[in-house]
Amino acid sequence: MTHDLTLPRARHEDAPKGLAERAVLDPHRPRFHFTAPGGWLNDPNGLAHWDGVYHLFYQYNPLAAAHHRIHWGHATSRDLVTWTDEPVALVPGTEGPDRDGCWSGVLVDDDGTPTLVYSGRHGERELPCVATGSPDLRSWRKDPGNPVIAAPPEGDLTAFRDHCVWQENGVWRHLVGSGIRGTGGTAFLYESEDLRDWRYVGPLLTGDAGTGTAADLDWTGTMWECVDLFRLDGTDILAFSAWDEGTTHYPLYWTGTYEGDTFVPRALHRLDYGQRYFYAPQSTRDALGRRVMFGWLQEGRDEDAMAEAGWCGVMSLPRVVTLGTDGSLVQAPVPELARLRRDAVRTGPLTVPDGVHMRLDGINGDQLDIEVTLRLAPGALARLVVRESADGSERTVIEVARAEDGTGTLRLRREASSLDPSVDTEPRYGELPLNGDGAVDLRVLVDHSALEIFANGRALAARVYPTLPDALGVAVAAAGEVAVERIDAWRMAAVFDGPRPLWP
Ligand code: DQQ
Repeated sequence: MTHDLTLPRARHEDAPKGLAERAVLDPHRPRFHFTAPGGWLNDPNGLAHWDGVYHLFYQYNPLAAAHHRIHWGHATSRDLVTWTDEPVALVPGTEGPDRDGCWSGVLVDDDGTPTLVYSGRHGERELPCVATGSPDLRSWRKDPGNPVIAAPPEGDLTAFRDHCVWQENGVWRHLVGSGIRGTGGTAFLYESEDLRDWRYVGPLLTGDAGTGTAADLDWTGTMWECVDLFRLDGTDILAFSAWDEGTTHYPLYWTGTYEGDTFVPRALHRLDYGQRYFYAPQSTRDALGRRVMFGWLQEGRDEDAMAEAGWCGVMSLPRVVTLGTDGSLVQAPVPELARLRRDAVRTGPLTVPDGVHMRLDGINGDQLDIEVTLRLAPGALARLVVRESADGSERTVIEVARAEDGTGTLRLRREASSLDPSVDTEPRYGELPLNGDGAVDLRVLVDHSALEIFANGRALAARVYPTLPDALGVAVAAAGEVAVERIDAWRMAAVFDGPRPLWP
């Protein structure tokens, strides 16, 4: 089989000089999270562990730090820690259904042929397209029959995009995210023998848009972006990113039972309390049998700041997702990341007197991995402070609280995280299951502007933009009876250093 390189290589001439060079000078740019070489990055796409290599494709605009004419960037890794930039995989066509963008999708193994299923964008139209890859997954040929589904199902739909594709009993099954106006978000199910000729089966599950907001525990938005169906220990998980006319974004998942043509939901959960700061996640089962998930950590700064920085969008750290004993998902960074740990510092046990702000002098930096084991009495609250300036005028506060009734809350307070008034400082919070005796295992990864928090398996990702060069401090504080059993902290080595080519 020959593989035409559909990417017009000459196009790299168009890439603005200096985006990548500017990007590396930005103090807010993470150093151990994956970022694009420059320009714009959003959703993870085409995640796969193929012949021992992890493939991470992503929504990419190499021409500007703005969401426009989206390409598919591509990077590979053998260890989920270090990454190699690969040639841009998909470029919007000069004509055809993807001339305005190659939006999100997946990679499947079609009897040995790597095959991408993605959303072609032309004007407001979004239609499923297919591309096949060379054996090394470095060059891609778009199917001349694109789009492979000519139109969405009948109805007044909010959207028709993003794909989850799998093979079952020799038949390909395919979910396309959508929403039925006035009803709710949905995922339309299709079937095919060849990934080209699709029969519409029906909606797998439809939500209830209602009149609520993301604050309501049953809110699922008006459109489901990036649906992802997988099974863990006999429980089926339907993950999706709930979108509401562009105003609210929240990654959610149903647990339940996939019964072939329908999904019978059991419970609705929040996937990450950071809301849009961990958006459009996609997962894959790797050769070790793990469910590995990435999400997109959006920016909390405005378009001008992004344009000036020359880059935007961070990929989350890869997470292993498992099923907890309470039937909800437990998330943790992949253990491979421990390879980046340097200069271990262990503190504790500590008694933090009520109301005292205790600076941890041996621990500071903007690339950190911090593990804390806490025990909270009823009514107590513990704070871990990161990115704190010497004068205390900038600080980012992670709070864990145990109410008198025993319920727990994880909260991120960013109101003092930056002296820059233009960045987002809204708090984020969610329910925190407490272990016996009010125990909390907290892990916080700080990577310049990227922050990922894991507490008893619950996740909260966000972005912070401290302005002061000395906003590197770490502290603990408590209200009520809190035992800090241990703090283990490491400086994290950088994975990314100098400028990388925008068009590898
Ligand atoms: N981003 C993509 C869409 C998807 C959205 C476009 C989610 O395919 O629905 O870049 O962030």
